[in-house]
Amino acid sequence: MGDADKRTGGEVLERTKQETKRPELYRVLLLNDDYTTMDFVVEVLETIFNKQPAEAFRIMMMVHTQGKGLCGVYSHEIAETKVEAVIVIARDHGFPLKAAMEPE
Ligand code: TYC
Repeated sequence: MGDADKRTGGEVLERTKQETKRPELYRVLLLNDDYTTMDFVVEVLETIFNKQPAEAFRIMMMVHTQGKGLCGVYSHEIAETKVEAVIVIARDHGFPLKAAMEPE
């Protein structure tokens, strides 16, 4: 039985909409590693996250120096697709680059 449910004898008496709805928006972050090249990360930011070159470079340096950096804020479905796209393109190029998503 979930904590959000207020039940008696298995019957759901009360459950507000807000308790059951997952967050609308998710931050997608790139994570630093020691092996992925800076050029490849900039390329990922330009192609998957539609960043202009200067912004892509800024975010890449943020990840490189701070460990992680914000690439964009998206719906759950789009955020999942972006994270998966990063993993696939990185794997195809032999890099361990990873992305993560977290609720806004
Ligand atoms: N740290 C990597 C290097 O020195 C560059 C890098 C930047 C890797 C950002 C991943 O998300 C990343 N080659």
